[in-house]
Amino acid sequence: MTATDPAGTTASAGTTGTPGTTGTRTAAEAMAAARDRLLALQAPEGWWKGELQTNVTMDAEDLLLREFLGIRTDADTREAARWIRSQQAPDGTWANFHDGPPDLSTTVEAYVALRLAGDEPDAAHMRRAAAFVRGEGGIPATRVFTRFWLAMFGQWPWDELPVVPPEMVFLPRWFPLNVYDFACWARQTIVPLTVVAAKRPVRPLPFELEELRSGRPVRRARRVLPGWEEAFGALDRVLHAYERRPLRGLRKAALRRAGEWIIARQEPDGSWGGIQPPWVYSLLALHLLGHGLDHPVVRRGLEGLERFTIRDAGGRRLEACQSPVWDTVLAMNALVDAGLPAGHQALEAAAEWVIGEEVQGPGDWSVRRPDLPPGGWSFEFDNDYYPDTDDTAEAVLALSRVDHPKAEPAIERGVRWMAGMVSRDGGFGAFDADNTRALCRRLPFCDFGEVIDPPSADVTAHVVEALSHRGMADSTLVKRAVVWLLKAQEDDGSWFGRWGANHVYGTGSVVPALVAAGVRTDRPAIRRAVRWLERHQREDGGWGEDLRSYRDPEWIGRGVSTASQTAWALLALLAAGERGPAVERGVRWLVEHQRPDGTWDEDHFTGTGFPGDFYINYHLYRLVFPLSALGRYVKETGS
Ligand code: R01
Repeated sequence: MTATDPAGTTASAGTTGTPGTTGTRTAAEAMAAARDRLLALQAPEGWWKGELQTNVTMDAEDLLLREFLGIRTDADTREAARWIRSQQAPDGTWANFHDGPPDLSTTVEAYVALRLAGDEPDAAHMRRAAAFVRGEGGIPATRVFTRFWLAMFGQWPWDELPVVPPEMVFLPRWFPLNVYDFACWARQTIVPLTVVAAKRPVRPLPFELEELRSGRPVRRARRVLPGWEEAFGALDRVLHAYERRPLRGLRKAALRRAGEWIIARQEPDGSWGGIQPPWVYSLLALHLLGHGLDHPVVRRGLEGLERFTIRDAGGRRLEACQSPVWDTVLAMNALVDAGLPAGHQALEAAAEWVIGEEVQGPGDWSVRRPDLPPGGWSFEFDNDYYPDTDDTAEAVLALSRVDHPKAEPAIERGVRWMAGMVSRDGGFGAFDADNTRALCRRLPFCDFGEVIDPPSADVTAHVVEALSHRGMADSTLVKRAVVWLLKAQEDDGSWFGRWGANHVYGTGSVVPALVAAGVRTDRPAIRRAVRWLERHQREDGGWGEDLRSYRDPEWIGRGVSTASQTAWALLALLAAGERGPAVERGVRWLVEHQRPDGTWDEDHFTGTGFPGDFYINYHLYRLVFPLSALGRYVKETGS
């Protein structure tokens, strides 16, 4: 657990089981041990928060940011380098997730950070990394973000990056590719990047990167349709011409507008959207617009980064974002599943904290829903401008299941906000309604991650489950969402997992939601999902689905069993009324793999940031989802 995890060191002893042995517990005993462990991890303020682990680009970019701003310290560099080295695979590369394949862009960024820390290019670990980079085509084959960072230090020509002009902030909201066509996380990243790209800064580095240059000219394979490639290629050439001679007045006005746009969106905790990329690019942009380190916005931004920094025996590392609201509402739901009374003091304290986190004002979502009154919850401690429907759904569910005298009005505002965020097709995206302009993905600039926020099955399912719990199963809204979900079912019977890995998450989210909405468990959709889960149960009785499944269908439903994925499958099977051997074997997997202290080990990442590109290990998933699954199993079987 993390330095910021409350009570991370005060492991409760669990109820049974000799330390070092497992498999001696019954399901009820395993549930009790998990429940006690989770209760011990609650912060005095009422919340839970597990580490949010991603990849070393966070740490590498943090060092580059500090180098750029002239505030990099030896101590931070040493500790960050120690962490980055500890994450290097024996072949010299870095991956984006545990046990994942080497990633070129991540390896280049990590390599540059280690050079900054003084690691010599002829050291064995550096030579292995450089050889891999050269073999993959070198810097030209890295993602646009990586080359932006290198351009800022004179290691890549600005002229050879796609143009993102700051003038795009003037595009009206109806015009294709205006900033509100992009998902909030991409929008908040792109606006500051337009400033950096317009300023084209070049800072010195104390070294060159000759050893990464490859003789082989390699163009990055892009996921683009031929027609669009040409159209956007032409647009990019026009923009490059403009970039050499921008209209002075227009450029000046655009930079001013971009600066104001950025400053208006800084959150109370100093972040932008509570996530790393918009945060660091906004700091760079403001710096380049002339705001010094003593400017209050910049100062708050840098101070805020400290709260996202973990320092422990492993070294210094950054969280890409933090998940206290999400972790807390999932923990509340799990504890209720485990039979904790609705009036239990831990639940009351949690509810009190969650109610205080309610979003009370408008945000970027208001652009598409100007008449919708505010409400709902976001993911983070202080993330007021970007509530999301996923957190709101789980918060509505959690608050509805516990006793708190002040919960009801907040729940009602959350329900109203969530209902108002329905997209045209009846499904739900995470942060915006109707954020579906697929054209955004075709820009030469967008070669990493997801840049739009269309409705997804997992989010829609969570909304359906929450609203059904509120007695709205027969509303038109829920009925349409159920139809959306039924249409989204894959031919094989599963559902795609947008924000969790992968079809096991999608199916584990949708089946309980459909049943909550009144879909009978003997309906074909449910039966097909059950059969898919049964077919993909692993030999050992658990479920596991590798993140490679996002790029390679061969991996769909296949991988090393994990606690959270086993729990997701069990939640679906239990909701579908299954009580047979698949459930028994799944429960046995959880019981036998539980640690003596009540939690589970889970090195594999089971959270998804962007399918194919960015993944998350939510450190509390390994505990809250098994607790829910065991709780529901025990409730239904009494054992
Ligand atoms: C990122 C990036 O670091 C990042 C970090 C977090 C998220 C978004 C939404 C939610 C909430 C959780 C995490 N729920 C909808 C999901 C619940 C499970 C996304 C991205 C990296 C690169 C770029 C995130 Br560009 C931008 C952001």
